[in-house]
Amino acid sequence: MHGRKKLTLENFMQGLARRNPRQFEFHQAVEEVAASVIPYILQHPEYMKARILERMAEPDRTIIFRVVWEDDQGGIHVNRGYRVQFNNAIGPYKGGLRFHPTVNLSILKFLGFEQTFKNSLTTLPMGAAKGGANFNPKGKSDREVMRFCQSFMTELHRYIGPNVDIPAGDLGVGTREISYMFGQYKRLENEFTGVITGKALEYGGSFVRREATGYGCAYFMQQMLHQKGDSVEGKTCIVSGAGNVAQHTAEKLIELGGKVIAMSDTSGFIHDPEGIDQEKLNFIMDLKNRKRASIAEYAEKFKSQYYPNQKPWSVPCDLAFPCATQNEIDECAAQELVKNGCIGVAEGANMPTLKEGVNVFQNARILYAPGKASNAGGVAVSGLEMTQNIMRLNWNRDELEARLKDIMRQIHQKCLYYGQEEDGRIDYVRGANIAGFKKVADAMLAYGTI
Ligand code: NDP
Ligand code: 2IT
Repeated sequence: MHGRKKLTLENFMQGLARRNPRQFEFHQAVEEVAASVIPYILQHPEYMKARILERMAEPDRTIIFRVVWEDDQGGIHVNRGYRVQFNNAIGPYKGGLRFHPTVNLSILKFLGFEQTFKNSLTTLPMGAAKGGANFNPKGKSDREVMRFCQSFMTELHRYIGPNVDIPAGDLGVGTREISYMFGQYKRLENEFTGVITGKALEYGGSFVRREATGYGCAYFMQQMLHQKGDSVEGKTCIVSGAGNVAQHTAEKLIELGGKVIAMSDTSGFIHDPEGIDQEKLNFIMDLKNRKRASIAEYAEKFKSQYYPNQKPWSVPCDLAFPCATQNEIDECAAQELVKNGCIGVAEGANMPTLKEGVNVFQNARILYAPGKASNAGGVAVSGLEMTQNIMRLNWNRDELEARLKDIMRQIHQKCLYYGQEEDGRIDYVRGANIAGFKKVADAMLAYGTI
């Protein structure tokens, strides 16, 4: 076939690494998908002939721009802004914006690639994108954050739109940042549309969007356990992170009868063997969302243990929910979790487990849900926010929670369909990857060579 090398994982990854040098997070994300999907493609030559996987691993376009802003003392700062529009085969580009000092093209391409499969799994018509900037909102005043967001949107607005590309939040981008960016877009375009999701309720936001990623993650674990005749009730849980996803994962776990005994942030983790109840969680929410302080204050307030500069994975638990950032569970951490009796892991973050860690979970035959399945609730409710904006109406909280729950159930079903092993075990990685791939691939095939 025109001198083309045989499609093997090794050949495919060699080509990808050559075309995208040093983008290690991107390589990692693609390899995980390719390992599941290549055997499937080999059974479906139409995908191979059309080079669908190669096309999916190449973003439609990448926009990189300068963001200049002024701090409160009048000092000038220059950051780099990005939007990677990955794939719009099944709907307009959709995905979050990340503001974090580590943001670079590799990180955003890994996130945008993951988003392709995740958005496909949600059952909603959404393509994939990711963007952000190497800007650190920590320690900045509200007005500095506002000036940054306005400057960022002054450039980004040319490339997005309610039928083109709809950004949302991610690490470092919450309601405050979304609001500044939406306000600036509205001012520049002189139109009120659902161009960004995660808005506050007063101006086009949706009930349950704020909670959706975390609630969805807890629901996904509930589904996995239910499949085995078990439940969250009475299980000890560890949740890493203390941001949007972690807070709402913990909240739903508590509601489902789980006992959350550890949470973390960039400063370290807290261990509260009594369990973090809703009242204690409210304290964490106020601490992180309003005071923007360290989780260490929890330990002072509730007289529990605080471990600075450590991750929580050594605490024995039944269920683990990595909800902070990528690559936070390595092989050792995974071994520790399994050794201590952990029976299930659902990822709230994107790619929090290294490949070696995933192997440990799979070899130990414990339940393991990759983020593209278990954290898809956030973007799913973003999709529902878009629908409500287009219809110019608001569904109520119960309606949205029911829809979120049903979408998570459907994602779980798709994983079962493609991930069932002969011995009865469910490979959620393979299931999510193939189900996510198939919908996008079929759309791309239908369009012909574009
Ligand atoms: P937030 O910024 O709200 O919270 C992130 C939390 O993780 C904070 O508590 C932060 O600590 C902690 N954290 C960040 N980096 C590290 C690190 N290197 N080591 C230890 N702790 C760290 O972000 P989100 O909750 O929105 O996002 C968390 C993860 O979930 C990301 O991987 C994101 O891509 C993913 N995700 C988010 C969705 C959403 O809807 N928001 C949807 C799907 C996935 P500190 O408080 O000290 O900064
Ligand atoms: O990783 C993700 O799915 C998100 N950060 C949410 C994206 C969105 O468009 O709501």
